[in-house]
Amino acid sequence: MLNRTARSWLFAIASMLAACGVSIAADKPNVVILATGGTIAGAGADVTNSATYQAAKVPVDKLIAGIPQLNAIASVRGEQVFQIASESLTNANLLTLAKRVAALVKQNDVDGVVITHGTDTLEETAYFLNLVVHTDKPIVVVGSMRPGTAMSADGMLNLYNAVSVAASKDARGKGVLVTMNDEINSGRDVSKMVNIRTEAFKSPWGPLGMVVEGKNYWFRLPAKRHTNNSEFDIEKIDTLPSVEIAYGQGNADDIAYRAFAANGAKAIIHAGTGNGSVSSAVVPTLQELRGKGVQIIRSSHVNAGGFVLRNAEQPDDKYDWVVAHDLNPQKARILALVALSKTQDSKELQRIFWEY
Ligand code: DAS
Repeated sequence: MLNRTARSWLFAIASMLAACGVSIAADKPNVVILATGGTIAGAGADVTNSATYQAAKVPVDKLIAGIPQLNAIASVRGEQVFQIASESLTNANLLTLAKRVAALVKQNDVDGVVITHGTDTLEETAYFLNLVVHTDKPIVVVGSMRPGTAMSADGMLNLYNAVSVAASKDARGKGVLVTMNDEINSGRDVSKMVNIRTEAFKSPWGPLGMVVEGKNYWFRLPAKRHTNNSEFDIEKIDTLPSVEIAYGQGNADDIAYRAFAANGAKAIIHAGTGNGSVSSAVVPTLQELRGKGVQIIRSSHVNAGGFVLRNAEQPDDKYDWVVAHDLNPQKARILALVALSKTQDSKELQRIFWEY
């Protein structure tokens, strides 16, 4: 494998030869695919089974072999990090994966990394990597809504697009990206908004761009801190605290919050109604738990382009609560996991939720 210096010389020689009408192919970008399972590695019994199948069955080398066209855009190799359905992903899995990505992007012979992943928690992994991996190399997380055995399976083109974006110089410095359904979304913003259609992933603020036939078309850039501009570094994180999510709805009670706190939760994400509202039946318990050192973070289960406003319907300053800004509950949990590795101060936490 040529290192960066050798590749620069090769490119210089190729340019001089091209000037004389002689061309040699400069080295292709090197992309590593880290496979974790999910539907993109799923298999069904029949081509008509687009929704009935088993996730996490097909190994990474078979995924790569299934798309010979990848050879034209990058030198690709695969690693099977896990083989699981992503609803079963654990904090330990997140740490293992992020540490592997961080090690790979430090290598001169790696130009980009693709992670194939189940769609259920893809948005959580993408955000986690966005927060803790220091690089400007493209990191692209990709999944599929149909198994490769189904008619009109989406995984092949999603994976081809992911490798194409990961091999692209113009994808550098944009944070962790998610390529699904021809769109390039920010790993921070995107979430799974539909649970059974190929057009499943949406960002409340819109995609960053599109990838069509191997070419990227960019329309906006991330506004929040990420990757090289993050104060969090996976190389300094070896454990993650317990952070849980409690759902808000009519006739709410405080049982879940008390159980989470009794079980050692360092923070509880309130997946509130509307503007992250908290039932009057629950407020006293959250005040009590805050008094015992549990961080209370208000998010909302309404998540299509708004954000929780501090001190609007709840006196956050008075209660010393944090608001999750525009992050949905599952993303707020990811940021809390990372932030608590650095601070227990609620005002610092609130700064972090504004900035990331
Ligand atoms: N169970 C889903 C998962 O692994 C399958 C998928 O959609 O990828 O996230």
